[in-house]
Order: sequence, then C-alpha cells, then structure tokens
Amino acid sequence: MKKILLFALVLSVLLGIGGCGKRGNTLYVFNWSDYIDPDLIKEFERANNCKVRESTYDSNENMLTKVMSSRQAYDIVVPSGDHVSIMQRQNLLEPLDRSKLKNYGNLDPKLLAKASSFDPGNLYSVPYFWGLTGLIYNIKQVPPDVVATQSWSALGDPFFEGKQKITMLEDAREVVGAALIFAGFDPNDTSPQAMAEAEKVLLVWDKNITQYDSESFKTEVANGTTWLAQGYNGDALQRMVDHADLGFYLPVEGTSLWMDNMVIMKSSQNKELAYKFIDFLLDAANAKRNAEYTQYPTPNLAAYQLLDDEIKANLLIYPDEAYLQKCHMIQFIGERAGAIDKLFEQIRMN
Ligand code: N2P
Repeated sequence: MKKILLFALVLSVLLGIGGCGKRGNTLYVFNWSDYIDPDLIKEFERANNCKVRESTYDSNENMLTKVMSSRQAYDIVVPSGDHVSIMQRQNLLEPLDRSKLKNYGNLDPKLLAKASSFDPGNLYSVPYFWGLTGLIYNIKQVPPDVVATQSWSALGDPFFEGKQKITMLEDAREVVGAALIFAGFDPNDTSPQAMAEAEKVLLVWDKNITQYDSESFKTEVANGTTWLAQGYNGDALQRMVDHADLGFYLPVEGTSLWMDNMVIMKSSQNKELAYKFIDFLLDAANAKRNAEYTQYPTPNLAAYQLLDDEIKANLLIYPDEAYLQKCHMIQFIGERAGAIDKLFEQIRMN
C-alpha cells in the first residue's frame, strides 16, 4: 500500500499535478482578437517560466456567453466598461489588491476617473486600451464622393444599393449606437423616440449590409470582398499598415468611445500570476510597445509619453478635444440595454 502511495506521489510530481503543479504555471487569458503584441506574451512566459494560453473573442456578448458556459476557468478577461459592470454585478470579478500592481501609477488619472463611471473606485478593473469606432473602406471600390463628407451617411449611400458590400459590427451597442448618433441622440438613450429614430436609420442602412460581423472586415475590405465596414480604430489602422488601398475615418457626427479593461476572475486558479501579467502590461515600456502594435490609444500615461510624436499626432488614434466632445462613452445602462438588443435583433433578422 505504502509503495502504491509513494508511486502515486512520484507520478503526480512528475506530471506536475498538485500544489505547485501545471496549473500554477499556466495563465489563461481571454482577450479580444488582435489586441496584444504576441512578443510581449513570449517575454512574460520566459521571465516567469510559465505558459500563457490566450483565447480570443470578437464581442462582449460572445465573451460573456463563453465565460458563463465554459468550464475553463479564465484568469484574466478584458471586458469593455459596460461589461465590467455587468460581470461585477454577477459576482464574477475579484476585487483587486493594488499593492500587487507596482506599475498602477502609470495609468492616466483622468482616464481612471472616466473608468469610475462603470467601476466606481476602480476596484475591479484596470484600463487596458480605449478607442473609437469608425468606417474603413477600400479606396479602389468606394468613389471619393461617397466618403468625402466623412459621415455615417455613407452606410446608406445610394451608390451601395443592391451591391451588398457593407458590413457592420456584431455589436448591438455599436450598431444601434451609430444610428442613434447619426439621428442626433446619445447612444445610451433608449427612450421610445430615440429607438424609433434609430430604427428608421437602421432600416435604410440594413438594405446595404451583408452581415453584422466583427472579424470578416479585417481581411475582406483589403481584398475587395467588402467595400465599406464599421470597425474599431486600432483594428482598421493595423490593416492599413500593409494595405495602401484602405481608408478610415471617424464620422463627423461623432462616434462611440469605449474602454476595455483587464479583470481577474473570481474563479481564477492563478491569481498571483494574473497580477504579475497585469503589472507586466502596465510597465511603461511594455505598454508603449503594446500600443504601437495594436494601434489603440493607451490609458497608460507613462507609456503615452514614450510614444513617437507621429503616433501622438495621429488624430485617428488620439482625436483632438473638439472631436472627443462629440463622442459618447458606451455606458452601463442596466435593463435598458434590452431595448437596444431587441432593435438590433429585429434589424438583423428582417
Ligand atoms: C480589438 C477590438 C477591441 C475593441 N480587436 C473593442 N472594444
């Protein structure tokens, strides 16, 4: 009997099961696609003698469904602000011990104050990137006059009639939000009047939309399958590096503004390593590299200061104050989000 126990013990040590075993060496990160410099992950793995397993998602809705249904215990997830509130209310998030994040002070206090709107006191979340949503197009396919005014109205331009060459994001808050802004409302407004006006706009746009999808535009606008698409600014700018035929603008009427945030899941099996990972990404030099790779605006002030002037002056990444005044943060609106979801479903099913 003793021999069997000893054998089991040796085996479990060899297989790395138990106390400081395999799980202690693997960090499960669930992140948006194209949202981290892969070299940073490799460096973190080397420095901490661990493995980072990253899975990706392309919408908050898909992320939440997976988090709720999967048996996989993720350590770190990167929800947008409204979803930080949703997840916190479902008791999914670990309150953060800031003493474990020595680089926390690198974050911009102004953006932390903004983040307080969805996470009061910044207790559960660490801003990762923020950004804006706009329109990306193929300049060979879309005539200049369609995009000359840089308006959301391009989505309903008669040029696209019967062509089925536009996609919008698979994101109720973004799609209905764009229609609300175009109709002169705040994207957080769910009043019957706002919903009715948004519906009118969406019925026009929808005639030209082939699908509501957050991934396909990344390859299809460049290869000409899609001509115009709603997309997040960093995703669009990443594609423009290799493709001269792409254009992107932030619509003149204004747009939605969001912030995505690192959270540690309450169910995380590896919180110590999770803190190390977050702190590694908060390091100024690392956050700078990550911002250069993703092309999203960084909430890390120390990293921002290290960026080249050319990036800091890029108005598609860091718009000026006048434009930001026209942008609206996608807020947590509780049950009212139901009206937006319903309208989105109705439009995309019709
Ligand atoms: C990254 C998209 C993240 C922005 N591909 C959406 N909040």
